[in-house]
Amino acid sequence: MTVATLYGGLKDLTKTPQIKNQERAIVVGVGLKADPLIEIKENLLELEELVGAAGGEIVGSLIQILPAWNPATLIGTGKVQEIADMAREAQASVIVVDHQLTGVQTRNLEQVVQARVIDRNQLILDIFARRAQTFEGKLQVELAQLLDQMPRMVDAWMGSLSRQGGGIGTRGPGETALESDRRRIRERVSQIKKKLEQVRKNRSQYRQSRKRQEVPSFALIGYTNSGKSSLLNRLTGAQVLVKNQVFATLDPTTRKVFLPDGPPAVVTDTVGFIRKLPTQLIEAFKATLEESAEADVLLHVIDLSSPNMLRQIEVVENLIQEFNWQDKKILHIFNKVDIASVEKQFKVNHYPRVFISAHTGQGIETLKSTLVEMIQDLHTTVELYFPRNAEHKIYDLNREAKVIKRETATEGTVCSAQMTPALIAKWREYLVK
Ligand SMILES: Nc1nc2c(ncn2[C@@H]2O[C@H](COP(=O)(O)OP(=O)(O)OP(=O)(O)O)[C@@H](O)[C@H]2O)c(=O)[nH]1
Ligand SMILES: [Mg+2]
Repeated sequence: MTVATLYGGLKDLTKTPQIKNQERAIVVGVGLKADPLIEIKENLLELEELVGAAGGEIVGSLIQILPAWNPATLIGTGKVQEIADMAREAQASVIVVDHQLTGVQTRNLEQVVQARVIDRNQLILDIFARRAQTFEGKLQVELAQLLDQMPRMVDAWMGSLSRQGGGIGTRGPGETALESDRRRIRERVSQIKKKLEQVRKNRSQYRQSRKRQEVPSFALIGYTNSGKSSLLNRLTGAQVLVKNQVFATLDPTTRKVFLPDGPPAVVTDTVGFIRKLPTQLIEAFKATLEESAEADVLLHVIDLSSPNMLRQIEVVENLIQEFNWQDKKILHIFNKVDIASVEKQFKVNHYPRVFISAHTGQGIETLKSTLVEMIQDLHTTVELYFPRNAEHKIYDLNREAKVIKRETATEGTVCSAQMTPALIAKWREYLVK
């Protein structure tokens, strides 16, 4: 037996799509008895959207609720047979399971259903692989795929060992091949990490220079398809791709925004969030998300028209906790008011907030003035004293901060200026206590 048949082999991950265009797919929703049925169903609907986004066509869908996971096949054997029958009748060539599968489970399922079996993580990674445009985006996806693949490989290989009557500790002919594949993956992983580190450094230098110029920054975050890119376009005149599709955006885009009576600011659009975001993706996208992490204010864009709005908010809020952003200023932007019922606005109690439509432009002026207020909140008014020999510094001060008052005092000048904590620290030698 060759190594490839033992554990599936090391595929060229970034070039082999999990789902081909228009491929016929069956989706399988799964849950434990304790899980609320509505959630399992919503997750399954989302999975169907994801399959669509990957180019597949849904030809069947079923749900199984279990008392406990089956380690060999995840779901019960009766259900597996049902899927096999359905796949044959509907001529489906790929089965997508709404749960993470181990390498062994995938193998076992594939043997019975006679079709390819992939899980939610692989599907999401697949979509990301299709969307990645930039050098950085591609590297991030490749890294996530490799990290996802490694345990599956080992697991599938272990599984085939035990089937042959061997066990952990038995050295077979495949093991050295497995080892060399793992080494290749590890080498590639560290190579990618190094490159990403470089990208991250460049980005952070750029951010630093922006910080020095004290440009306030906003980051659009939110569930996928909530309208972040549409809003970026509306606010900044950018022409970022907008699509009624999950994960239309992958790479971050930063644009200048001009606010009435406010300083110039920047807005960053980034990848959207989703339930059960693969952890490898979170890891891989750290650099992208760092842009949001460094923003002064987070703009949480919410699709007011979605029937799953509350749960989507919850997913994003959980991720905010996970990324440790909970202490940041957050503005809740309820988007798509043009297609949401008015009553829905009364159902939400998230503050501070604004209601808008990125499409019609409704509420955009209110949003802009709220943004200005939020920037002003970042600043405190302080007094500075410049003795005569340092008065030329006022010229720099004027460029870096909003000077609201300037008075001649004994032997110098006193200024009042609005400043962020970073600026206050920089100018501390002139601060009046
Ligand atoms: N009716 C209506 N549709 C909107 C509005 N804003 C965005 N959309 C639509 O919602 C869909 C998603 O919009 P995007 O701007 O791509 O959403 P996104 O949050 O950037 O999505 P991802 O990049 O996939 O995370 C598109 O079909 C938009 O046309 C709005 O105010 N009203
Ligand atoms: Mg987008």
